[in-house]
Amino acid sequence: MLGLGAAGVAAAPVLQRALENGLGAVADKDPTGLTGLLPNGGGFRYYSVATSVPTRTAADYRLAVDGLVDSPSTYTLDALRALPQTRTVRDVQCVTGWRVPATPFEGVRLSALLDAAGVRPGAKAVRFTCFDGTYSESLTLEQARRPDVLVALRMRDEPLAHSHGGPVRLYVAPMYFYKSAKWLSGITVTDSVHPGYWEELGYDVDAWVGRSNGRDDAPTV
Ligand SMILES: Nc1nc2c(c(=O)[nH]1)N[C@H]1C(S)=C(S)[C@@H](COP(=O)(O)O)O[C@H]1N2
Ligand SMILES: [Mo]
Repeated sequence: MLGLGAAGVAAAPVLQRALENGLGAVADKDPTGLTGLLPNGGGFRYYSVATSVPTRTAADYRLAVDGLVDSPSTYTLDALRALPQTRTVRDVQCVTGWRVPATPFEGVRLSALLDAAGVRPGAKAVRFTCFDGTYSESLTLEQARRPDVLVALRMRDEPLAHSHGGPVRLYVAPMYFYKSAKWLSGITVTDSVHPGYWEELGYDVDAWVGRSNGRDDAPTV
């Protein structure tokens, strides 16, 4: 198959688009508009709506927490690593149908970062932005406070690779994988839900696996 080294990963979105342009019939069946034709290892598909995504390391990675909070702050990777870590093992499911069973993710509970920031009364939702400069996601505050919603630093018991959104991605275990924003750089508490990238294009904001998008009837775990 394709040997995806560092250069291969960087070229992947371009190649993916080229493949899609030549494979309209396949793309038509993919409601996210991306066929995810390129393997990303272990049954995963590589997805990025941005053509190229910069690399961030412990030296220059930053995560801003702001909006309707008492104490806005910025975390380095080391600061996130120093916080209590939670590990989950759940199935990953893309809304286009592929699934990866029993995948470990590990990181800081989003609820811990929200508590540290001090969410103001009247706040209703959380908006996520990414250092790819394009993607965004959102959750209601109630969803964001679930114990299985992580700011993930590790996946499959390894540091999160760039191709999977490293060094830090959101991981929303109970929802379709499009909620799990890769290359996370901003968490903004807001007074209403701002639909994310795919949600502007018609996807459900409440993306519960098996209960949304009319895609499948998988049991909710
Ligand atoms: N920043 C960003 N995050 C993203 C996406 C994206 O295009 N950009 N795609 C989403 C979709 S539709 C899926 S299925 C997963 C894919 O994650 P993976 O590339 O680690 O398999 O990332 C989600 N998060
Ligand atoms: Mo997806």
